[in-house]
Amino acid sequence: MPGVLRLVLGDQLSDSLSALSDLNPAVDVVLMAEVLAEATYVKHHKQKLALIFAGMRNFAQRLTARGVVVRYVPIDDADNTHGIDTEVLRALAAQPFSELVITECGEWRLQARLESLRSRADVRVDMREDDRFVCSRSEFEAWARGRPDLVMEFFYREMRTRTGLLMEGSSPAGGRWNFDADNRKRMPHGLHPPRRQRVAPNPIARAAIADVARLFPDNFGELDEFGFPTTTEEAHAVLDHFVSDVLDTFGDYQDAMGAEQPFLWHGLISSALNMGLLLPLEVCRRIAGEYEAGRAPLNACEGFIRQILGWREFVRGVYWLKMPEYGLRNALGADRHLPWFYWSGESQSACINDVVATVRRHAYAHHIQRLMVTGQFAMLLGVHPDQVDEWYMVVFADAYEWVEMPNTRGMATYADGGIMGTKPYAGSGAYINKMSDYCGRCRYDVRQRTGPDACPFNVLYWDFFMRHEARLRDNHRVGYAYQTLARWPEAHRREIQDEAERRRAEYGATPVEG
Ligand code: FAD
Ligand code: DLZ
Ligand code: SF4
Repeated sequence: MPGVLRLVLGDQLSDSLSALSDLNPAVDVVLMAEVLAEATYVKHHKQKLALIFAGMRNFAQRLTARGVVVRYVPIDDADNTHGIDTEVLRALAAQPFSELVITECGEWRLQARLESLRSRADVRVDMREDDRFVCSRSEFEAWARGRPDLVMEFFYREMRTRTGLLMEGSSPAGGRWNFDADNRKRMPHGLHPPRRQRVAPNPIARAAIADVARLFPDNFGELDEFGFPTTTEEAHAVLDHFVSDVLDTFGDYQDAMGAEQPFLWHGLISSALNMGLLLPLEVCRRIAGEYEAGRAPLNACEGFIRQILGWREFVRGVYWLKMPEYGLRNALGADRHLPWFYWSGESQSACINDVVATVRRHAYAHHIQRLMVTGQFAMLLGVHPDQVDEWYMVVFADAYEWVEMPNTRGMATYADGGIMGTKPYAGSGAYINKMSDYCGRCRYDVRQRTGPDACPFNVLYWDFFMRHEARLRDNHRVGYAYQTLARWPEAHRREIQDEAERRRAEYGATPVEG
């Protein structure tokens, strides 16, 4: 009696994966393949490649230790066909199987290829739901149906009610759904973030790092400070450290930024969650338990749970609801090249250089750096969304299109025209100055609006609102910008526009066409 072939992808490293739920170790085979199609569809950061290969190899070893037969195809295997679909077909040709079992994958691109196996493979294909998310794709579709606007806050409340997380009966703990008002503090002078424990690479991770250094020498990023968990035990240790040393202050300084302070009070768990080493519901239950035991304040626990149960589930729902059309959206007609300094970190802006240096060293930046520094700047310049997407997909170890794209095309650049947010996240240099210590170290002057020393975020901010006046003028959430612009003489408006165009040319943000 032939067994079942079960595919496990590089971001499906969970014991509870639906493709493994009824595994029979006596006859079934698990297929895992390191392939160039996945390793090169964007030119991933070296740490991302090392992370995926290390995670996959550790997971294969974990399965083998349980007595499971794993057909593991390493990246440098001479017979590797370097496609997930072609490796499935090769495995099916190597021995008879009764069925192919797959858990639906995270990206539309690869899911389309996996769907094609239904006609290309000569066995039945059982495509299973990815039930590691709290809200399934069909539940999200049902929630979204008939709603004119998809508002994260309402979705989040439903998730809280459904899961019972931080609930007292049918009411939110503490009488409020949202403690954001308590959570937007600038980091006070003299307050030092906790010392963060990174994970020392285990032997399998060290070998993966060496392979990536050898095989992908030209990819972006450094490998020296690799500190990501690559097993579920390591991921739980990262969560333990966060809960015991960091969580109680997470809420207060969630939006703060500090020069050469990459991690602050953040969880550092996105890569582990996205690969399946941690599960969102188990993380949220753990955090809620800390509040219930009186060990962590509600504003911190609610703020953290909101990110996972709210935002993470919401972006995944939006992605699958709107793809593939979502990936073509460019509501503001952005048409410029990404400036070269997103790669080199050699601009004259202290904030941008700090974020680029951080991503090069750590394949990580925290949310406000992604949103209000690199994201805001790309939006204000008018960088084409494809180039914005590419940069985010390359530089972050936690990047998968399902989570990256709604954040870039939606939240950060408004290219989706308002699905993810009701207004563009534009805050000029003033916001960065309020939330960080960058501006004091910068060659530009954050108080100036025009002239050679003016902060580029300022001049580009006002130019942005002028360029998009027809579209944004009636959006009451940005009405303040148009009230201000209306008070300025035409000559000043023209001066801003000329200065903005000069800056675009200086930064290499030239038109994509021509
Ligand atoms: P914490 O700040 O500690 O938050 C805890 C967890 O909440 C995160 O691990 C993450 O799983 C979840 N979370 C928080 N915000 C979001 C969000 N907006 N969307 C989805 N999940 C969220 N996150 C990714 O995982 N992959 C990406 O490719 C990615 N690209 C982004 C691009 C832009 C432009 C922006 C603005 C945000 C992006 N994010 C992405 C969301 C967020 O910035 C990261 O999840 C977070 O910085 C990861 O670090 P952390 O684990 O320390 O997070
Ligand atoms: C990201 C990634 C990389 C770099 N390499 C592999 C790989 O060699 N084999 C594999 O199975 N998965 C890899 N992945 C993860 C996939 O890209 C991911 O499963 C899809 O993008 C769907 O989310
Ligand atoms: Fe960034 Fe402007 Fe501040 Fe310089 S002055 S750090 S460019 S916000």
